Amino acid sequence: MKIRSVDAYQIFDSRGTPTVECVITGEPGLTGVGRVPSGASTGQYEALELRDDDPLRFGGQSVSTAIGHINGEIAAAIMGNDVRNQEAIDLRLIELDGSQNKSRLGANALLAVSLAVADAAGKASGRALYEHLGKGQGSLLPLPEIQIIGGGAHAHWRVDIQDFLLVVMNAASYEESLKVTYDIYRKAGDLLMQQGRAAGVADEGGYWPLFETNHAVLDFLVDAIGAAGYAAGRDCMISLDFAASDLYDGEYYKFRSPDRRFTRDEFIDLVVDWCHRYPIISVEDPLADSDWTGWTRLSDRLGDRVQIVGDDLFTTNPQRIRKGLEINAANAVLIKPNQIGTVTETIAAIELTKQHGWLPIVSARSGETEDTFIAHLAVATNAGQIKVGSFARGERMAKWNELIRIGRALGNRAQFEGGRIYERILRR
Ligand code: 2PG
Ligand code: MG
Repeated sequence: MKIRSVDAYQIFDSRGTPTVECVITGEPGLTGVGRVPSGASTGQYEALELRDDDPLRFGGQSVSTAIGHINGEIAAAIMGNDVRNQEAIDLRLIELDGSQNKSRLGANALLAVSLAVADAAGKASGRALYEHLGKGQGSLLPLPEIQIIGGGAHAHWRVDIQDFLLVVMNAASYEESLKVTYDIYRKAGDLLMQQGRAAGVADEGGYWPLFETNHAVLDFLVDAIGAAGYAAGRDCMISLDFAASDLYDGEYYKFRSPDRRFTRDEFIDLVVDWCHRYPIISVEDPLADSDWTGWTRLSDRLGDRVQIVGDDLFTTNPQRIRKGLEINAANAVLIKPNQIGTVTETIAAIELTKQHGWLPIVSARSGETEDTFIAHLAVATNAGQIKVGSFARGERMAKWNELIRIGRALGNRAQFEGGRIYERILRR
């Protein structure tokens, strides 16, 4: 299917912030759509999200420059190309941009087009997107990491840790893991109401409660799991995203709740201590994206017991993942298409991660749209895990629901490993 027209325009993400949508139309009237998410705790090594910076329009957040690049330069470069040549088109986009970090045309411009090409190619092939992307090899439904409580940059620093997430370890199916999540998310909400701590929901749908310390949230989560009728440490585990680049000032790691600062080694001690005292299976960005030494030290101490996930550290960038592999900085990689800017590079990052025995986790951003691409990507690549924020809000549920549909379409080809996925990296 040859590209006949490219149409990009501004839509809004789940925070009501402008973002890019692109529609590609091909010969037989087929279309493909791409919509770009956006982070709040963005890593300094991410591909650049181009914003207009005009204070008089959407507080500087409008994206008309990126849209202009798509409708002009990019459209001219890819017109007439066959959408089934994803790699060639993505390479063309990268060359056209010509910068190190996609800052000339904007990673949001490139990704909108790349996603639309993938969607159109799926339709042109007559297959579901996950079948097209995975060349028919994808069948593993991912283990969800689901945010119960939000903090950090997503909840005005009510507590320091950004994501307190639930991992359902021994569900027999993807659907059953959602049932357990439902029970615990609801129970946590009821308890917060009873305790007078409920203060709404954070950016990704997790509760935004009134707690004075990070510890108190961990204790609460263990209680909520128990109150919902599950055993913390057996049925369910906790996963944390420290988003520690936001806590680091170049010398010290700083907590606000309570006010305390830590050297690198003190902070590593704290992470190790929490992992011993609480049923924690995974820690994401426990150290800053510039602190490679700290990552290796933590991995030496915890890497066979706990999943250690690089998000801001790797920014879905194969070059940075390679460095991490060399120095044993982690054992898992968060995968976000807009951190790198094209579908091809995203898939390459997943493959690289898997080849070396680490675990990829496909992830949404805190600013999301109704787009469900990442659900298809997770299954297509047999990534094994997915993180989409909480169990509320349409932009989150769109992904959880799409995975139910994909599971049904796979029928008895569908696989689900649940918490057994960790046996690939951990000896617990
Ligand atoms: C993260 C994501 C999702 P953001 O840090 O993993 O929780 O947040 O999109 O704001 O970077
Ligand atoms: Mg993160």
